[in-house]
Amino acid sequence: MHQVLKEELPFNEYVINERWKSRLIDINAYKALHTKSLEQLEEFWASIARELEWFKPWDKVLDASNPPFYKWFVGGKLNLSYLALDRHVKTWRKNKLAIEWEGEPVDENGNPTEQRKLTYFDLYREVNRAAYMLKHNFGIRKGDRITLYMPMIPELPIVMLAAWRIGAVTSVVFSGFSAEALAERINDSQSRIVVTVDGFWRRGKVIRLKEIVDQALEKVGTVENVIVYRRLGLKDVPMTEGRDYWWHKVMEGIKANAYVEPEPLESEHPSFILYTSGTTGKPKGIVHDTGGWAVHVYATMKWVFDLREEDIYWCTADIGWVTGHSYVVLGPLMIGATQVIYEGAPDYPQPDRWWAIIERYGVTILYTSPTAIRMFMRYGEEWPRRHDLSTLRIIHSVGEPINPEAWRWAYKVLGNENVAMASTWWMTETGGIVISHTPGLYLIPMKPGTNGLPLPGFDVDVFDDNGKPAPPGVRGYLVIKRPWPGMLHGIWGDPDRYIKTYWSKFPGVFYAGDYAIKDQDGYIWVLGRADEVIKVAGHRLGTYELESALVSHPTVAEAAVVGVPDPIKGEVPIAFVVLKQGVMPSDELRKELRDHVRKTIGPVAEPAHIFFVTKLPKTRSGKIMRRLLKAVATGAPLGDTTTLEDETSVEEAKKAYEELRREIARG
Ligand code: 6R9
Repeated sequence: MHQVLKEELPFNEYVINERWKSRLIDINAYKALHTKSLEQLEEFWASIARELEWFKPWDKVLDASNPPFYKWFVGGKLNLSYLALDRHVKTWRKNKLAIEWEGEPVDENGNPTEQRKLTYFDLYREVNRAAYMLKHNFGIRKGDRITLYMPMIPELPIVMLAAWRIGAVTSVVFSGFSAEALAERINDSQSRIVVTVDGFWRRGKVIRLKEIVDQALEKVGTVENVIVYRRLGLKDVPMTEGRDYWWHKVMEGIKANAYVEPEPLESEHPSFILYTSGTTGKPKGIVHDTGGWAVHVYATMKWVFDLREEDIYWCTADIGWVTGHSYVVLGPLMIGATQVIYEGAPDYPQPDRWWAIIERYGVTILYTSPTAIRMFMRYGEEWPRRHDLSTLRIIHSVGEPINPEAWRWAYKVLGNENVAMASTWWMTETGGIVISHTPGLYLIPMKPGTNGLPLPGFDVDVFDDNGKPAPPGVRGYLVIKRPWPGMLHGIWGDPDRYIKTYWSKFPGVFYAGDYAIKDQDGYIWVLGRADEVIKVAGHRLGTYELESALVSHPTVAEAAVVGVPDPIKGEVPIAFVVLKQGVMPSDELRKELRDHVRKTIGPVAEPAHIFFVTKLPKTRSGKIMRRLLKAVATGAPLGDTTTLEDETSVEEAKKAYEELRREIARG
């Protein structure tokens, strides 16, 4: 196993500042609290669950009789839409702002031309009407799946909450995904309806979303209706008679005070499916429950984000990713926060758009990604310096490791060295944050680039190859040793894959698929994926999906894709392609293949480079040795090549890569 040198990471750089001094706690005292939470795990989580309102209390906190099919708060009944809305409209929060929304377009002075403000009561009204529409106009019942393919507009959280109000299961598909990716997800979830928009703005361009839905539906059999929200008022939107309905037309028939009783749902009732990439096979539909997820998200909102009534919270993640599910839709609303939602690109029309937004709304808590921070670092300090960012008191990142440099830059330039800042580790499968600093609870000293200590109630460790805890400073695999409330409840329609992917590498223990190091203080440093998942700007992509996309092109015989480090996006995919006999490699074909991947999966998936080779490095049993291609591309030592079938394949890849390097050097 690779021994990471202590000098590579700032294990001994302790950071604390004036504002947060009062929350400071000794590392050992924090660990003692953590140990105590694990000793009475069920009682610990029950005490948090009691802060929520249940229609019926649970009989059992954790049912572990059939691992790894754990159940949380068994017998309990609740409703997420009720927790996010009804509970607040019974109090003074009724007229508190829930959402400050800003569209992308700006006027000649750079000011936004579209803003919407929704109070908790406004949202409550809209969610009830949307629930009425789903239930009475479209016949959606408890347990039905609905696919949402929408941009960052208030109607996306509105329709999600409406679905959860009546017990429907949402499957949100990121609006940057292609028709093919959408069709695959609709098919797998067997959705009855799709909700979408005519179009939306992205970097000054109109994206015609409904047309992509129509392409997808050519390949799908289950969809009965499409509901189209008019976001832009585009002309010539194709509408299929009897199948497609305009949202606003249907709403005309629904009263402003329509009320739909929130369905008392079993704690284990599925609330959402979210598709994510793994090492092999098509994307997996990760399933989450209702009660466990709510408790996990609620606890972390308090501990990690320290939400107070006067805060203005902004999580920049798209709702199409798990971060948006937990920390845009459910978390802030459940806690009764005011949050900002922005439709467009971070650097449109200029690289200070985000800083203008922070200043405009007085954002106090920012949750963002390392990729964004690195991109803004490159644009330079002058852009944030033009705006007043002094309201910020917490800045967290998520999605990939944050390099110490980017951490220090954000801490200084955005946070004025007076914020709490963490790199919150979690994944689609965990449902909420697992490792982080907890300014809302007690704060241990920060270290640039670390994830910090596991949160109370989470039994996290770093294992070596033999399933034993790795010593401090040594790289191993990140695991979670005991069930936690927000945990996934399987893979949609594939229980075997669930067991195989997550619970088999180390029996009885959740395997996250990440490399990590524990330092001398017990702080965890997640280093990146241990499998073939690539994280491009925080978006998870599997090599299998990318390779399938390439092979679906008529000229391609075989393809191997690996992720290589990128200064801004963290990682980017590069592809080694074997062409079919008789096809000549050319720059045009290279471009065509890149476009093809874009169209098949979506813009995030486009390979940064395509190399034409005549063979791929394979083992004698025919497995592609991506590890070797990665080593070639990063200049790392090749390591063990004894299982390689044909040595010349690596030489060829090396040559192709060298050529590119020379080309780049030449400009
Ligand atoms: C929330 C989310 C999960 C994978 C995960 C890991 C990486 C996420 C991280 C991080 C280092 C952090 N990851 N947060 N790595 N530090 N703070 O990103 O979910 O899209 O499912 O990805 O992302 O590799 O395994 P998801």
